[in-house]
Amino acid sequence: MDFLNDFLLPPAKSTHADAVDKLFGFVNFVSVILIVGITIAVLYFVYKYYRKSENEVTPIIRQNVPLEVAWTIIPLFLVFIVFGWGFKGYMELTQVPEDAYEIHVTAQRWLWKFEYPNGATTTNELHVPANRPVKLLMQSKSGDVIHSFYVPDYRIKKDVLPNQYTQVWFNVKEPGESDLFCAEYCGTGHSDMTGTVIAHSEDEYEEWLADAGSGSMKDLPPVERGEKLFTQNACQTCHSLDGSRKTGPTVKGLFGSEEEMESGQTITVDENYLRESILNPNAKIVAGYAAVMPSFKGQLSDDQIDAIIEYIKAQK
Ligand code: HEC
Ligand SMILES: [Cu+2]
Repeated sequence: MDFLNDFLLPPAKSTHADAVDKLFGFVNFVSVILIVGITIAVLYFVYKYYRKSENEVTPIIRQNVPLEVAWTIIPLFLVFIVFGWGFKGYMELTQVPEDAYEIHVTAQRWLWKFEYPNGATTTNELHVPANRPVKLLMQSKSGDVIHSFYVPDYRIKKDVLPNQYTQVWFNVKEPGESDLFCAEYCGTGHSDMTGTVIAHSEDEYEEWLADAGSGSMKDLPPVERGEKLFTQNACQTCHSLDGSRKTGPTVKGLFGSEEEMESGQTITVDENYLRESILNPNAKIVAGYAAVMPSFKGQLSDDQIDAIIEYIKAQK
């Protein structure tokens, strides 16, 4: 059975995953036994009871109590096993251990934001300690739509709603990386709403957290700080650095260029235009693009916006 699960399913990286896979294996096992058994019986009956001569008469059988009881009780019994087993697993999934490590998740069209106990934040990259229960307290940005937090390797999927918290927990067995997806169709950028969960060993995690939480970026020159902010805020999911078109225009050669807006107006890209594009993206829409960029008002400080602008200016 394990071999079949390895073949059918992504790697089982959380403790839930083992429990889910066992039940999945059991359901598959029973289904295979039934389908093989029924197919053999059908073929056998076809052979045994086909009409052998013109004057053969079909006997009339009204009922067979033992047989009918058997085919009612046996499936009922099987269904109860699956129900009891599934219910137990469901309770384990919903009851978060008291000592779980808590991380806050905010979903918005079309990115994931994570906030750690020390105030550090990341976008589209969730860092967690391995071998320890981790609880995610999740919500969509107010006014946004429903998303769904889905990590196949951990066998967890939970809807993320505006104006209401949902939570989910997991315990990752070993350090490593797993894919994160949004599993609720949420508009144009839905397929870009992906990320990575990175599980660190205990020590490595403490180190990462201390580093992410301290303003260690303050020491970097603005262009390098801008580069980090650009990836941390997932700008690159919509803006390429190499001139190719993604959901948004490339930032390569952007600064100083002449651009046509949806309104027909032509503008020259300068610092003020870049600043406005980040804080109030819908003020001017670039011709040929949809108005899907989220506003970063209240999420980036003036200082951080300066750094990002310097970084964009450096993409010649
Ligand atoms: C969900 C996709 C998405 C994300 C994430 C995103 N943008 Fe945009 N951005 C767009 C789209 C689409 C446009 C073009 C439409 C418009 O003008 O609003 C745009 C326009 C821009 C423009 C104007 C470009 C031009 O050619 O005039 C700038 C500058 C910009 N974004 C910067 C950023 C920065 C910096 C970030 C990260 C902090 C970011 N964007 C994150 C989608 C995105
Ligand atoms: Cu989504």
